[in-house]
Amino acid sequence: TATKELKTGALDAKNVVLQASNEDQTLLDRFGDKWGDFKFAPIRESQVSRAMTRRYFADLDRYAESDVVIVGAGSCGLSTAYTLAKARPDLKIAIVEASVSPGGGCWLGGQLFSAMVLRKPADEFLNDIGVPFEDEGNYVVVKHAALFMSTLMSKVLAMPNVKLFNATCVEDLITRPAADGNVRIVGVVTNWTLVTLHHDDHSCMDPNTINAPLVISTTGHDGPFGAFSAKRLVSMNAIEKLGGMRGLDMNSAEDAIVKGTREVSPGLIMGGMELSELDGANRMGPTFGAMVLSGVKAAEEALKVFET
Ligand code: AHZ
Repeated sequence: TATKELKTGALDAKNVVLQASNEDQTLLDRFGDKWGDFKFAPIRESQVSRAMTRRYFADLDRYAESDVVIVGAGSCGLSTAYTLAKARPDLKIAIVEASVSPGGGCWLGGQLFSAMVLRKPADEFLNDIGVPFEDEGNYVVVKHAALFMSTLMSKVLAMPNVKLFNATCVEDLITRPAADGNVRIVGVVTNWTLVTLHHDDHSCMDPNTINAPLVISTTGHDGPFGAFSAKRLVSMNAIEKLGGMRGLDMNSAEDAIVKGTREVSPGLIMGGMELSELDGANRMGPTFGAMVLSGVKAAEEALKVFET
């Protein structure tokens, strides 16, 4: 029945099977010369609708109480998700990404150029996810940033304890009074991104929520959505003002971002370029080592929270 399938459906990793393919046969062997009789297995349109909606609503139900919410699926957010989900398969991790297409600013190495530079020791991360690179001494080069991003994304999306909600915007933080008189972040307020973009010209469209004891914000430097949590900390008076991102200095910027990745407010870890807006760090431009290692550090900071 529908209810039974809802409970045991795609969420149960044991039900997700990868059918063994016959390795002696290529796709061309299997399909070649058979196009004359070609026919897909039949389907009713409602089966397609239900296949999608049932799973999505089950995911909304399951992740309404998450262990961790990662805001932003750029290079830092996905590196965080990969490291944390691998270390703690028992944690339920929701990733909320405003764009339809996850990946943030990491589909090109810089400007319109394909190759992606990472300074050592970020090559350790590439080895872990299995992305090949050319070793140039102090730095390594991946032949296309999209090879890095698509590999990282495929690993994260395949993890049974991670759900990516894309085209979904975090438009506020859930707070509770903390013992020290400050506030603690205990979740996020979400909406479809298109709804968030239209709050000014449509009547009220209330949001949805995800409760989580820990939020990791990696929303990048300032932009239409960027630096979301950093800016919200100011507007909710949790901090006085932003440091503001400084000019480009690859050497100081990357170290500062990795070292600065931390719990910036109770319940809120911040990583990646969003930190440059909070702390007043330099930007690094098209070198990505700091983004992946900030992700590793954010995961380590999160582990500390769950260990205490
Ligand atoms: O869509 C944003 C992007 O994919 C997403 N995001 C931002 N605000 C959001 C919100 N809710 C949900 N309120 C939101 N999602 O966050 C992602 C940020 O990815 P990014 O690649 O911009 O940030 P990063 O810190 O992972 O990597 C930044 C890399 C650098 S360095 C640099 C420079 O020095 O100039 N420029 C870039 C892009």
